[in-house]
Amino acid sequence: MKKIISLISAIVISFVSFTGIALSADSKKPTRIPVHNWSSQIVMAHVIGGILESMGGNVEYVPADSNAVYESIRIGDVDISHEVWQSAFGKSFDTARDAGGLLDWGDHEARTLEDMGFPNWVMDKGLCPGLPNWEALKSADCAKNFVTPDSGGKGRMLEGPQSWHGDLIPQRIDALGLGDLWVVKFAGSADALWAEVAAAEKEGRGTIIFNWTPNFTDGAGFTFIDFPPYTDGCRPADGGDGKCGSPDGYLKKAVNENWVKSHPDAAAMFKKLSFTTGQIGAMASLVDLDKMTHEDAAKAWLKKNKKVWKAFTK
Ligand code: TMO
Repeated sequence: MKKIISLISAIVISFVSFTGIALSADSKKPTRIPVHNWSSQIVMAHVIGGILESMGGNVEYVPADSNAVYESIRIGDVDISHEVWQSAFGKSFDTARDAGGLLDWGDHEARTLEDMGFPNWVMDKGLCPGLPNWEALKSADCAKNFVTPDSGGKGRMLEGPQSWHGDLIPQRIDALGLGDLWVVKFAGSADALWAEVAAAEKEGRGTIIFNWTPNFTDGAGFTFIDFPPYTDGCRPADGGDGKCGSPDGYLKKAVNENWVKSHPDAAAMFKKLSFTTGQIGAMASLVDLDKMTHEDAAKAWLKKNKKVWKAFTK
């Protein structure tokens, strides 16, 4: 009897330790994924959360400022970032990486552009001849078609929330000598940008807003303004005169270095994870065009794209 019990316990012990190693080496501590204030980022947070849960991991969603988050990852308050947009966040990312604790975890296949632009009907209606060349904005006849009650008689441009780029766009408008004709206002949310486009179309006035790609507007007739090309160091924050547009940018991933050690399987998956312009645009469209919640959009995306994300887990 004693023999049988010890044999059974030996089998149980080896089975548990065997499966323990085979199933996952990752800590059960939740991976803390930041949630910011634009649709693709929030949907992708839940897409990644769903993938991690399918691997047996736990997840926590943490609302976070989209520039301060890199310092939070560096010191270990947040574990990963899945949408590091070069134009808006490259500098905050570089600062945290250089200080140690935050690792560059590779780029998505998608390239990015984040800049001011307009719905194509602005051009079709002849509201600012010469667009998308920025020099069209030097015309008072153009600017007058973009006046709003709060713009002091100047043409109004609507920038996104100030947490994304600070004074980058107002500085640029002044640096390019457009400050007498144009004023930059900040939207409180991404939704306020889309509402502005709808309002302007209804009122028959021109509109210039901040937008980006990949986004749900990729297929919907939106044109970015051609500003003087971006060069390294051209921005005031980097010592330049600010007379430049935004870069043809990366879309990067970042991680806390201790999370890589505590969650090696999740870290290997996240290193492989890479989305295309079309895939990221679709994540945003499910929310901004189809009006799904971010959570439901992520579930729908995961269901429809199993082959895509399962490849990251192998
Ligand atoms: C960072 N963003 C996508 C809003 O430009």
